[in-house]
Amino acid sequence: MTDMVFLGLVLPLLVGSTPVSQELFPTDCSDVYANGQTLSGVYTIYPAGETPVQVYCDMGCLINDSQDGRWTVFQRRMDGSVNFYRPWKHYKNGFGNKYEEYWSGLENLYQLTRKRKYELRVDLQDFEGLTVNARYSFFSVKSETEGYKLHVTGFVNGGAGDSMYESNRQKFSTLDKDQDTHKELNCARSFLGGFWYGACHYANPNEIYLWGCDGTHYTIGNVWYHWKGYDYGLKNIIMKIRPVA
Ligand SMILES: [Ca+2]
Repeated sequence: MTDMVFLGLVLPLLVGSTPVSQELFPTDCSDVYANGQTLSGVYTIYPAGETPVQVYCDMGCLINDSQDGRWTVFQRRMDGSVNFYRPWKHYKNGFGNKYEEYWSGLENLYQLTRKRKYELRVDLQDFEGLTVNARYSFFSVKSETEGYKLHVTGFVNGGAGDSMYESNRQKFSTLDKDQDTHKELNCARSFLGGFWYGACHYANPNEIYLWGCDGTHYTIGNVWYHWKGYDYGLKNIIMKIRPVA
């Protein structure tokens, strides 16, 4: 037996109390944190076994009030640098730049939330520097065959208001897949985004980026109705999840 094979056999016994699978294949950013990576940044996680996915992990810091961090960021807008008006395949698999603006993919959200119970936090910032949030104690996304249907409940108001309630129990819709509940409109096409539209939305995190107040087109933009109304594009939007006990 070579030394390498021997090391391979004993290595799992040497990593202490952390499960080896969590050490080598962290499911989400809470596993990354548990492995000792406590600074915010881009990390590799494995929502579905051995397929690596890069995400931004918000581990908490003094700039915001995310408490102890461990958040897996699945959506982020900050400067309009990435086009979010995209077809189904893009929203399924993810797109954008993990260091800046991106969407991590519906399939990843399904894989994560089928294994653990998650909470959702949405951080919002306007162009005047004000920050608010909306928190939901339960967040899960069903499989593609179920239309990546969203369940989001247990709202806690951090100043943003509950603009996600129209999205609860809705399937995901994109410009080429109308699964919303509006009989006349394709909400994704009408409002230039991709989201869990009902008929159609109060929150619009994935639409075209507007820089603050812009009423050019009715409710088209990165808006959150219950905070800033339909005519104000937000500077920053971050959607992130973490497991709860
Ligand atoms: Ca429709």
